[in-house]
Amino acid sequence: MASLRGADVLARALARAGTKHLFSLSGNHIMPVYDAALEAQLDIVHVRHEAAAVHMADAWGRLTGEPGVALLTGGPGHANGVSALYTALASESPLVLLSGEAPLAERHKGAFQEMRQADVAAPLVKAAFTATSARTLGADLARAWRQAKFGRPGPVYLGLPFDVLEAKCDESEAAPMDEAAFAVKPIPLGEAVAQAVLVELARARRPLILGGPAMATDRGRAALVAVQGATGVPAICMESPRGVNDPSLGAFARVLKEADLLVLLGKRADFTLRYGQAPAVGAACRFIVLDPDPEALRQAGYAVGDPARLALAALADPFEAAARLAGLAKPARSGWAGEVDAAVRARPAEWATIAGKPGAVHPAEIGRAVQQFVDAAPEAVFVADGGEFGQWAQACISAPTRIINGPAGAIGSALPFALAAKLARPNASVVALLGDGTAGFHLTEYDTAVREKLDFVGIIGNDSCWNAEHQIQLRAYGRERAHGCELLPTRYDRAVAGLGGHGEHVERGADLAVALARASKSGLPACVNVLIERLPAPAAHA
Ligand SMILES: Cc1ncc(C[n+]2csc(CCOP(=O)(O)OP(=O)(O)O)c2C)c(N)n1
Ligand SMILES: [Mg+2]
Repeated sequence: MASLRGADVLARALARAGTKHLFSLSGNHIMPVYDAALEAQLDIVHVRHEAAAVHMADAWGRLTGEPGVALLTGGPGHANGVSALYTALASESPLVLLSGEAPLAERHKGAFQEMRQADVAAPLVKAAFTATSARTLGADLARAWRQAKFGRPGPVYLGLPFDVLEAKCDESEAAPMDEAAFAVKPIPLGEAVAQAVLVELARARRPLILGGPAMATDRGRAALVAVQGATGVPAICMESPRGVNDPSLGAFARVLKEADLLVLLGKRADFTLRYGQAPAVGAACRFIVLDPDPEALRQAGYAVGDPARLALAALADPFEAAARLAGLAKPARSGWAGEVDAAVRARPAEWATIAGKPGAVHPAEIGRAVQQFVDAAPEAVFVADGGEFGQWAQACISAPTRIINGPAGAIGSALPFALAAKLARPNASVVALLGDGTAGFHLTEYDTAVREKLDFVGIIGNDSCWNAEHQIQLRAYGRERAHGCELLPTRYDRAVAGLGGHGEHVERGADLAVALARASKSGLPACVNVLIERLPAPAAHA
């Protein structure tokens, strides 16, 4: 019987789980996994900062439904990577973070890069634990995998002590993994609950179904379209930190106020919903909460406060619940759904023609050009990130598949998201819009994209400013006290060209379409640096 290292057991289990890419930054502790990846045929995407690897695993999880895998080294590598878990947790994205750790045998002796890594990850993940033996590493991975997918998806941390990765075990000792070891069963929506929901929906005059971030995926959006089609009840996904004022939801805030019943499908009654309180939500509006997480049910009850407003709360997987309700419902209703759809689509008429000046392109002009580009692509993934510019992008552009930084509101993830999107969807046109401040977080990932031959178009809205915070200063403290948020009109396009990508610099709206076309045709990771007007985010349309 062959003898295997712990690293081999892990790599085999990863391959069995369907993993193709390890998003990684190397380090002493994890070199056995790099070695084992050869036999297991796992591709290593070697990034330039650990947080980028975790962001890439996040985007992979959202696009494929299966956990993305980030592989980091111990101590500082792990510490660099954990920041990105915050975004994945809030966006309910399944991923497994594997970080090397100091050897178990050297614990508490002051080992190289020894750190309480599971403790550091713990508040940012659904579960955090450290492997203890080579032969159980496959089972550990399967446990982490299932945890990441089960119920409300999210990140899970599994620590890999160096001596566990190096330890030998007999092949027969390492429990063989079949695909079932990585599968989870969704929590069904019980018959009685489903019927009770339908009764409440039929009674309500202006009900809304709201999906949470996990439903901001292709699968989730399809489930919401299906449940709206079958029930006639408008179904909307909320995944923005701007909540009811999410610019991509148009005048949603106006219709939300009028709703008399909200069915929350895995959607938290949190700050994004103003805790279900007036004036954002009508004081008499009632709630049905269907959530796979008992804690979310409790929290919804606490946030809403008045038990009389909580019509029903039950454990259920939101996708199952949507499918079940769609299957059981009798189509009804007319005017209200049309009103809500129109409100969500509403945009000021002037956005169709508005233009800036040379050197100060209006973000809506970029939105128009990118929308044309997206509409012409057979398959497109739209990524948006950043402060005010990110909000403009989301308000102006729609695409079948969208990835944003989500309820976490953390800027910086766009470029890693774009790379992972191109890996997950090789035939898609991937377009990422981000602010100039945001661009600085992971600009060197263009180098990774060049090495990995991942062509996408990144569009940097360059207002030489951390404008979202600058706008706060203008509003709260006045123009004369607005300081410290300036940037330079940096030529990010030249930086990207220097990294081996394609650069375009645009100062006039009229030049956008040609620049986008050239960027896309270049076949290289491209950066279109656009000098934009420094505008506040588009206001909610009340
Ligand atoms: C990780 C993280 N750090 C800081 C912030 C605070 N923040 C939000 S938007 C923003 C400005 C972003 O600037 P830029 O990307 O240029 O977009 P702009 O607002 O200028 O359009 C900052 C600093 C944040 N949300 N996340
Ligand atoms: Mg900016």
